[in-house]
Amino acid sequence: MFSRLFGQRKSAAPPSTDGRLVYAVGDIHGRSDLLGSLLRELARDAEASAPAQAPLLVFLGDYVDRGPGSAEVVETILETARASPFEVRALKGNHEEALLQFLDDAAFGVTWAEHGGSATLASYGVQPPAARTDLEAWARARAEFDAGLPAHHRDFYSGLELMLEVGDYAFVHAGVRPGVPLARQAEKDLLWIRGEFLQASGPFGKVIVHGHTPMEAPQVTRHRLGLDTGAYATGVLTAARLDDSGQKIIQARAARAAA
Ligand SMILES: [Mn+2]
Repeated sequence: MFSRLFGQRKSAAPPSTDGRLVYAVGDIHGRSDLLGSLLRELARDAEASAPAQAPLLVFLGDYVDRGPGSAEVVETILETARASPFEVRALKGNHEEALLQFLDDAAFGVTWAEHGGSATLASYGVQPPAARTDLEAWARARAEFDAGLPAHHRDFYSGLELMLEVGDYAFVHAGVRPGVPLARQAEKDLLWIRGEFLQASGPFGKVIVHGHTPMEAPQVTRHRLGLDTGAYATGVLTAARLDDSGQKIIQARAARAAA
């Protein structure tokens, strides 16, 4: 566990959070172990900061798939929303979109399994098909998943937000399409965009805080903060602490990367 401080800008005031203390958490992908560590660290930081208003805790999406603890991650987020000092807001990632698509269409399991969906099913106690292209087995897995999915988890997946704006910041899963006003961004871009956003220098209307594309280190530039450090594979889960005085990166690290 370590924190790294990014100094305030010399040329201009840092972006505003409208007086709010805000934490944003990057892609978790079933790493409930790292999420637990990170949330303890954020709670300590928030307590030490003694904000006037409840601190905002924004999850940037991709809670499920790949790692072993998808259901546990969602349970932890819901528990944190129920009983913690934080006001919790959760954004939709493309992996939550995939989960919802599978609930609608069993045949989509063939595609979902290529992106880690089998681990999500297993975390809910559903045995994924032994043969990835066995459509009858996928139909059975879908029915079992649908029947066993706790109602509060179903509500969580179907109630996820696409974008959250706080002061000078906009929080999204993947990014935004350059040149398109924030209010007119397409859901597909907010959930999926990579190169056209990452290669653009901005500005994007607000400072974009996002995940989705894993990087070795958090990407902190004037116009965007990329917080996906590939927790599933690297064992490093990244958050940003934002307030009117500046930006700080806070990370949880596993003793070793996932096997
Ligand atoms: Mn993603």
